[in-house]
Amino acid sequence: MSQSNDAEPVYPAVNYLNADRGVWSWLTTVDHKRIGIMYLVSVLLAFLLGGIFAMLIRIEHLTPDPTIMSANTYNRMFTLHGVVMIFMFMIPAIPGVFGNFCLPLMLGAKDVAFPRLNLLSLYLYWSGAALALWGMISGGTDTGWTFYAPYSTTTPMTVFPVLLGVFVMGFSSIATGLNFIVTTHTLRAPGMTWMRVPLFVWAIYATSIIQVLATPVIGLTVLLVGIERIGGFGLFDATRGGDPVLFQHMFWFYSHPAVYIMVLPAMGVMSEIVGAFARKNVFGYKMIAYSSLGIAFVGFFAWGHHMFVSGQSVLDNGAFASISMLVGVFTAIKVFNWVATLYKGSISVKTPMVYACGFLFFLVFGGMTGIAVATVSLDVHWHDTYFVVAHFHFIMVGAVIMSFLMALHYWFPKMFGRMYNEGWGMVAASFIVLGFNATFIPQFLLGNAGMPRRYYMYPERFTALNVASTAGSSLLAFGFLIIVVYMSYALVRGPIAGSNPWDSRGYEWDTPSPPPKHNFDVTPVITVDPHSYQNPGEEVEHVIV
Ligand code: HEM
Ligand SMILES: [Cu+2]
Repeated sequence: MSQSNDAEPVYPAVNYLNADRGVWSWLTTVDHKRIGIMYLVSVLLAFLLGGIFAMLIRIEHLTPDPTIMSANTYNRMFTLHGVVMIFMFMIPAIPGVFGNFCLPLMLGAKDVAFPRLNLLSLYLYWSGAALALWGMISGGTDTGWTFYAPYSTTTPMTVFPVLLGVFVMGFSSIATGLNFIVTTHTLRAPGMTWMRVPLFVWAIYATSIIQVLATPVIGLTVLLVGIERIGGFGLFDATRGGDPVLFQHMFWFYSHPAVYIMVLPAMGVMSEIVGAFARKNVFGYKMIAYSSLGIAFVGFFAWGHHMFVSGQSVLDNGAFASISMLVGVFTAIKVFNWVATLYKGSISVKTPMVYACGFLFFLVFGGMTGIAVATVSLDVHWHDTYFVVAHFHFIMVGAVIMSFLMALHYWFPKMFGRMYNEGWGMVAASFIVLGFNATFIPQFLLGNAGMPRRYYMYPERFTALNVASTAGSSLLAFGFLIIVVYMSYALVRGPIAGSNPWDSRGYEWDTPSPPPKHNFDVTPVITVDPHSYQNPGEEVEHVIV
């Protein structure tokens, strides 16, 4: 059903990129593909900004004493880094860019269910981001991305605009989630039963459920902190009958599920890519699809693992720890199925596949250390140390960024109709995987040795590991620089990709690259299961189980 490699790849003269011209046509577009591209530009800018802050933090830690900034600036720097990376990059990254671009194509639809709402989501994201940035730059926020009360309600720094910014970006996230849920329910092409929905769509669907259900809670939480700063009602103040731990409950009730808003789409990308680059049917389609829903569900009941040392009862600690382990089980189901897909596959080692291997490694290590910090007795030691920083960076920078890059390299030819240079792709991937390990493995060791997170200075004996981590981060930054260079070149001069350069069986490859404005000339009719790589007549190697 999918087209195979065109003999002579063609670049369609009229496509979604040039069908309408001028900046205004972009700013007022309701085309999901153009909205995806605008998200791409936006999240890349956010990533650049957050990355600059990260490098400044790493440079500050080159020496135990003050290096390049004051203590106050340091507090503002890690807040800026956290808020920009989490709310402006990680959360919108894969759903905003690849969800928007690919979901309707994968479903055989012309667009999302509510195209105007989709554009509104982008404007809400821009407005929220602008508000938050303005707040952080004009006055400076020093609360950390977690806004813990009572500090956030009492610090003299500017916090309100940032809270409002997070609130507004939350609406963007909710609207996008709602749009994707309705699209998946109502706009599937004829023949696409639920068991023929591509795995990336399943992952985005599960993510959307979390976005719609959990995001209102963070909205209300930040709003309460804002109201508290203005009115001083004592909601989170123990001396006036309030409860600072209440803040933590509300914050983590969103923010734990939010980590799955980041990682589930990343898992979805992986599920698309393993089959395509191993030339095998994805093993355990149903298990992968349902485990996304399982993670989404269980993820709602694990938040208390962030509060093991907050005075929570032993019973609660035990319950939250056990539930956290369950998330590990669902994740392991996916990992085993991906590995089973790769097993005996005819693997082509292309750039997306290299990132897929990196993704597996970082996800497993990040997940295992997650299980470790979810073990109460161990977490008492590790809580608020660099160990936790390394744990979540392994997942968020390691796994999610691997997946973002995997998606970018896999769908780049579909988005822009051109190919990038494979050799440079490999070089950059090597720098990134190496640099990433060099940055964060020392942080595990630092945390275990007792270095607290968010401290401005540290004892002499932690210097070597901090220098190693900073050196690693410069490798990482260099890797990203290489990508910027060869991708920019590819955009203008890259060889024409053709509709399906990977000979993938994903439905999104059944249309020219770049696709026409209306996606498909004829509405596709889906007659085969997704991710099927056996040839006609060939015995089915892995049926859908
Ligand atoms: C799969 C994606 C995951 C992501 C994106 C993620 C992300 C995070 C983040 C952002 C934090 C720290 C937040 C902060 O205090 O600033 C964190 C801490 C934690 N994570 Fe994960 N995590 C993931 C997986 C897991 C898993 C699978 C488990 C357990 C089974 C887990 C258990 C924990 C625990 C217990 C903490 C708190 C540690 C402490 O503060 O002492 N995580 N994670
Ligand atoms: Cu958590």
